[in-house]
Amino acid sequence: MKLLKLAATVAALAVPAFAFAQDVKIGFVVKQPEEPWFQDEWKFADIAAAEKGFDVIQIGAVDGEKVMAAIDNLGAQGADGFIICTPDVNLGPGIVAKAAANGLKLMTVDDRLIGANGEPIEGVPHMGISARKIGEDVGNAIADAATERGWSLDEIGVIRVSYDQLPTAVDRVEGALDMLREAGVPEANIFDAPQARTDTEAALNAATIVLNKNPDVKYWAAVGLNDEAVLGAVRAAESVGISPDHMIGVGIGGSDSAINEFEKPDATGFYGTVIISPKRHGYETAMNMYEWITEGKEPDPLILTSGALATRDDYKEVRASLGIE
Ligand code: FCA
Repeated sequence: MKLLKLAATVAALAVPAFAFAQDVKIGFVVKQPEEPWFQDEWKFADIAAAEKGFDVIQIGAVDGEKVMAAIDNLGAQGADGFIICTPDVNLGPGIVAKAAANGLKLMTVDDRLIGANGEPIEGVPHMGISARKIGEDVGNAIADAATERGWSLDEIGVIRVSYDQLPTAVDRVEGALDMLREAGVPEANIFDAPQARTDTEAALNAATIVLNKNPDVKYWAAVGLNDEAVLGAVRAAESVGISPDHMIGVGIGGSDSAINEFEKPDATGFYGTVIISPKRHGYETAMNMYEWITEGKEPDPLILTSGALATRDDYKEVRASLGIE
């Protein structure tokens, strides 16, 4: 079977016979397969696979049970390693053990595994975003936009769409809030809206409660761990009749959720997003795993990627400059 496949690929692509890439199988497991960010990561992992001639096995695993089954499944399929964004970082020790039991190399992307001692598992190579810095960019963008609109910072209520069980989410929102506090937003104007899951619907539900409880706030802003979180708050504001020019939401991501919003004919309360790179997180992690498998070259233990602010006015150029158009 494998020999046939090898022969066919060599014939079709004229791959040199010493490159046994077609035997390499790499799993790419994500926690939320319907989220555009993760589809983009998969897309870029596929580009790496096509370039080198290895196989990427895409698996969506929304809970711990599915993660464990996915790892066994990869082992049974003869995979060599996998990259994962886990639905729960506290599964860390279990994921490490399962990977080892199946003889699979392991890297994480986006969300870093936590060990039994509550600290990140440093032995597993990880690519994440510079969460704190990117959050600060969000906060500064909101403060600038508010000032431009002539709002006084102490008249703004900020919806903190939160998912505090995920450390990168805390770093992102706290980075944003610290910049807003510095700019003059009083602590009492910051309203926590804990979401049950990291999607738009859960954020909408959480933000609606905050808005209904605080009908006297004049202007609103929203922060959260990703575009979906902020979009939920923006949708909630619309549903209680707050006009787009009274809401400044700035997300993190820049995939289709944000792009669709920017492409609407009229501006919404979704003012901007800090675009992060699914290319680096998908293509580069897949390449790193491939080189680890084929050359024994271990990936960097920790890479934190940067982001770039974009609004509906300049998102096309920003995307192009990041090579993700
Ligand atoms: C986390 C979020 C995703 C994305 C990623 C980089 O996994 O849930 O939406 O922002 O980090």
